[in-house]
Amino acid sequence: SPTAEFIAGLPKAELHVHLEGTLEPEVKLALAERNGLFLEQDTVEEVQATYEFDSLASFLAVYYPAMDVLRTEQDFYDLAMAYLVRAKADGVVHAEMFFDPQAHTGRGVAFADVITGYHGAAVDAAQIGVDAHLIMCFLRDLPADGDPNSAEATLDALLASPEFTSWVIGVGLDSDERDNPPRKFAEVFARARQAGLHLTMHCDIDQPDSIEHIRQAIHEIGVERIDHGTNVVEDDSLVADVIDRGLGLTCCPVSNSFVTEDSKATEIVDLLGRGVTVTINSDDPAYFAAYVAGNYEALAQKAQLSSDQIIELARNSFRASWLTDEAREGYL
Ligand code: ES4
Ligand code: ZN
Repeated sequence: SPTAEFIAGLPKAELHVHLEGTLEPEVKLALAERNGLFLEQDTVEEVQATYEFDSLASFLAVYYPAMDVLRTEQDFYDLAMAYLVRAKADGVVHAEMFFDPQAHTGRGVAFADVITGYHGAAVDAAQIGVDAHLIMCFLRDLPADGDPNSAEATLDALLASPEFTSWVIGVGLDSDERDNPPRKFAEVFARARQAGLHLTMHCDIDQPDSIEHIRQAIHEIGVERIDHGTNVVEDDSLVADVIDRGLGLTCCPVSNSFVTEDSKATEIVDLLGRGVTVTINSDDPAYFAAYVAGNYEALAQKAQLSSDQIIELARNSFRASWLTDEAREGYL
């Protein structure tokens, strides 16, 4: 359609994509084969049939077991490069990609293999015209400290190597939000900030204590972005804080429609109209069947966006990015 071509043709940044969420069924099967692993599923259709969920918790219950096929540095490289090639086709010229080291170190994969594989793909993405960066996420349902696979131990693994540290632009917080507030990670995020890293956190759609979690992320942690964060629309004083601080919201309409049965299109467009730096992203595109352009298309259709609104969303993706101000100007 003309809209699809228009959207794919707009240069854009993707700021909210989990590399582990780009594991397409074909890739899962190929990696199982390559690593000599037994899988319950033999065909793409059978893998797709397991990609079935209707809430954040039921999604995560599918998501973590599926990534067991990722074992070697080459696996992480291949996963990220396949995403970057696909994103490029959607008009992505700049990507800030989440990864979850604890989902791998917790099952015996070396931290160095995860980060080295992903970093290699980020470097090689320059050859296809994508400026790619990594954001290391902590799993909020694991301990903040006092455990070999805690957030603190994971930050230690990063900061122990100046080289690894230079490969990451920021840290994030994801996984199961219930009873895992931002405050739980205050010390870890303070250390990451000290190390010069950018800060973001998920405040997922319609979670228990969503508004309180957004408040903590802004006022206790000092995040620069909120991933999802759409529930902020329920609290005018927090919307004002988001605007005053110039915080970006990385919204994911198709993901929302899987985990909440509502894309939150109305809320996203409301926030855009109020001057919030709202951005559109894919979250876990292999699971939610839409890469970034598909997310713009779904929102454009649902909310009857004008081409000016679509352009504004694409410009916001650079405004909310962690590009240097000089590089940002080149895109705006
Ligand atoms: C996620 Cl939708 C969502 N929420 C929290 N953590 C995640 N990790 C991957 N997708
Ligand atoms: Zn996410």
